Amino acid sequence: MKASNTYKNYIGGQWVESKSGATTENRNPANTDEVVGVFQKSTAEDVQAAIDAAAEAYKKWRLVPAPKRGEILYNVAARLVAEKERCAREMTREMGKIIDETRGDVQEAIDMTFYMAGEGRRLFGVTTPSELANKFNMTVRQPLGVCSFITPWNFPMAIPAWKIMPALVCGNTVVIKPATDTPLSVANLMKVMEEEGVPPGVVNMVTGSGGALGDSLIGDDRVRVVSFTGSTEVGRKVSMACAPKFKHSCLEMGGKNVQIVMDDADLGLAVEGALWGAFGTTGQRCTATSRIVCHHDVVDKFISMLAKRAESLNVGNGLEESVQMGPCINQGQLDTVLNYIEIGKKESARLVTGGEKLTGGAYDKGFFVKPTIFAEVTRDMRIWKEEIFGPVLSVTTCSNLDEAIELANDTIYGLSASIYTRDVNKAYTAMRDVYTGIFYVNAPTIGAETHLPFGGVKETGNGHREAATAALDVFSEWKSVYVDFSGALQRAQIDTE
Ligand code: UN1
Repeated sequence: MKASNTYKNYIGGQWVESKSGATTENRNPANTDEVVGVFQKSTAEDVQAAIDAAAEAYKKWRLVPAPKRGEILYNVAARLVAEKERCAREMTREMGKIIDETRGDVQEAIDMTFYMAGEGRRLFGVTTPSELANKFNMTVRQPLGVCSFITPWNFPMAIPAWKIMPALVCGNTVVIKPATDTPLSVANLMKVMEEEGVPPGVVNMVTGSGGALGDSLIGDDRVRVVSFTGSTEVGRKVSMACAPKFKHSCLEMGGKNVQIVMDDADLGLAVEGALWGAFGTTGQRCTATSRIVCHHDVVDKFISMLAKRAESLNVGNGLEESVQMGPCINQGQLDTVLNYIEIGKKESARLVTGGEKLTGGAYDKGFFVKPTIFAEVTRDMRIWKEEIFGPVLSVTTCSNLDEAIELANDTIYGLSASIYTRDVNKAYTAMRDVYTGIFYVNAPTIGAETHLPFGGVKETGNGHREAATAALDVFSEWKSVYVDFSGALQRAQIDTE
């Protein structure tokens, strides 16, 4: 896997260097003096080798009985349980989020892997009566072939697991290109899979940039499924690259998630929800709370309670258990966040708290920014409309539920939303009328569970879902099977009338 802290690609069951001979450093965003690992700067040729391996392995893997495939996944999950703390610590070093959250990230990978291991004994189709006598009808799932995955840095092990495990249990093989900022977590996952009996070539990892490798990951005719999590801008390109050959593309993209706070809400609860939703994972979740729509009767109280809590957050190196918020992932993301803060100020939103980089001492070695809240945000402002992917929250007001729902839906995105209210009628109305893929009542916009479908509407997704059995629909296609045991030619009903 590595010499000192140099990590190789994983192709056909071997740890191999890139043909380029070039590498890149992966540094800790909380302390850029610390090199977490050195990774291969791969080329199209490396991707080709990985697809060759995956295509070859597919011939046998698709025929391994699904319960057996599930059993291997079960062993992977059990091993991840044993490796959880080490993987979490390494993830905090490469990604910056706090240790409790990286434990959660590994746990999410574990949950998904156990869940999909169980699917090995289900993968249910249906049997259904035939319109003809002595004929039997059923549906079975069939795998598609090689799947290419382009995964993000914010959930460095969970999201790769969301994609890999359902793909494998259905009988596909995989080439994954982890985010350039977080290859170590995927290398850790590969190592566990190698050691727990996933056969050579069934999963392959190639590290490097999406810009350099994207075309070859998607373009090869043998790749039948592409699953991508990242920006809407890149997702659109992935979708277009998949279109000529009608490859399945499963896209999880941008969000501008909203929390509604009604005047009858438990304000303390709504404040804690907003704090966790907006500043958990430094606001770097697709599901992060980016907008608050608060009833004007309670907005002043809500903002002052929330600002107080935001100011009390301990920001720092996520390996220290007392730290509550880590750094941004890299310089580029920090610059984006600071740029949006400037935009918010210029647009005349009211900066309530935060709004600047944290400096001095250890802060100077990382990409730290203060939790930031803007109030009096209006719907024409860029901070209201655009995904920031950082700890910046925009608050606006409403005077009733209809207006709250209208504002909630005022976005090109549709991943997650929530409402805080004690009125069951309001909760159900919002649940029905806020147009998103995920909805919460009296809970933050983050915190999806692995056995429910995950994904969004509008420009957040392209109609597919990850997680739950919905993921199986991405990684398999239905085959309808008719077995005629009459011994005679029976024409279908439509052909006999
Ligand atoms: C993401 O936001 O990129 O729902 C994934 C959640 C997590 C997964 C988030 N279970 O917050």
